[in-house]
Amino acid sequence: MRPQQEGQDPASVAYQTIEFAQREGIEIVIVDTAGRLHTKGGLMDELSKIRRVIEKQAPISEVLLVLDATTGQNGVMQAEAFLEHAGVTGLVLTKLDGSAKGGFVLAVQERTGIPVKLLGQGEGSTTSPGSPRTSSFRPSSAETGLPTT
Ligand SMILES: Nc1nc2c(ncn2[C@@H]2O[C@H](COP(=O)(O)OP(=O)(O)OP(=O)(O)O)[C@@H](O)[C@H]2O)c(=O)[nH]1
Ligand SMILES: [Mg+2]
Repeated sequence: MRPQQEGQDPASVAYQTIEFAQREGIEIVIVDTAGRLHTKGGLMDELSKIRRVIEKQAPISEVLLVLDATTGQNGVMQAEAFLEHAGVTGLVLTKLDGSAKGGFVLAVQERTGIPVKLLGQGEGSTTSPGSPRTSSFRPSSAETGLPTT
């Protein structure tokens, strides 16, 4: 689902999406929010509103926060702002194919107890012409929740 008009409230797009899914008998909805900055209060409030609106219609089973491994210690502050507004249940650490290893995520995990659930190790590749893009995501260690690299 996409916004029906430019500038539509993201929470209203989310609402319409869940409504559509329920009408059509679709069991799983993935909501991807874009361009959020932890320093922009308005955008963070929107995130809380999206969550509230969805919860009125259906249970939310997972909220993943995607963190870039190239981020420094400032990432802890970024993550905390999102945790406060979105009720995050899992972390995703991307760009582990580079030299950065996302050490700040360990600090986030230590403070919050939220596990790292997926690791991104590349931009994905096409296996053969016409085939769908394969993802280079993989689960992190199930036992510790820590990256296994
Ligand atoms: N090398 C590498 N590149 C990645 C990885 N994950 C994402 N990227 C690249 O990083 C860029 C940004 O990724 P997006 O998925 O657009 O980021 P986003 O968090 O959705 O950004 P917004 O929607 O603008 O908030 C793209 O060019 C991706 O291909 C990864 O694990 N490794
Ligand atoms: Mg995006």
